[in-house]
Amino acid sequence: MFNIILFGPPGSGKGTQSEKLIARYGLKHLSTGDILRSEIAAKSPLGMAAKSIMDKGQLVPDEVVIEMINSALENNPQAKGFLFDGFPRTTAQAEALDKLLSQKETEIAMVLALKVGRDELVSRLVNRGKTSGRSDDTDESVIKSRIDEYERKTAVVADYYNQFGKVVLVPGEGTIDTIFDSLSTEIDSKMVA
Ligand code: B4P
Repeated sequence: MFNIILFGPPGSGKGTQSEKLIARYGLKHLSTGDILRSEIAAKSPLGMAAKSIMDKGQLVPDEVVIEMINSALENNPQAKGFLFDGFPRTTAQAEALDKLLSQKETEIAMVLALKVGRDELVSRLVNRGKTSGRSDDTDESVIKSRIDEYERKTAVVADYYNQFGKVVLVPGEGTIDTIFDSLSTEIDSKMVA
């Protein structure tokens, strides 16, 4: 199994690049944001509880998202590898993920960390908010709260994986295709290594 984390702040291009990466590498895409939004659309109790948290730009509790990922791993026994997008977002989530993967005798091969400046993040998300219908994209103060939440709780996840030498920084500004090429080059060099 070859497992990748696509890491970066809100609006850094994780969802955008994930679509292209899974098409090229045949990995199973696991986006906690997408799973939470489908729970909201289904009006499930989990979705209803998550919506009020997400609308404030805050993180959903660790135990909720860890359980979601646990089920997703269980439901995909044939996967040749996973692309984690938007997960883990806290050190507790990262530790839990390592444990779940080691139970399956696999691990994270690499963490691809997209670097994008704050002004560019805000402008991309404000822009997406005009068409996405996502309530967490329509209010600039919520967008800024999400970036603050990332800086407070999520940026340290890179430090966690850095101790194992797994983090690769990739510039996340430029065209979508250029960034995709940079990500693919990093993956290809690790896959053959
Ligand atoms: P996510 O769904 O993960 O959303 P995101 O980080 O805001 O967006 P993403 O990174 O996928 O978007 P992209 O850059 O691709 O999370 C939403 C919420 O769910 C969180 O705030 C949290 O409340 C909750 N949540 C999710 N996971 C959680 C977890 N593990 N723990 C706790 N809570 C969790 O795209 C952004 C825009 O930029 C798009 O419009 C795109 O077209 C554009 N774009 C992309 N690349 C570009 C480029 N190169 N140039 C110009 N524009 C570009």
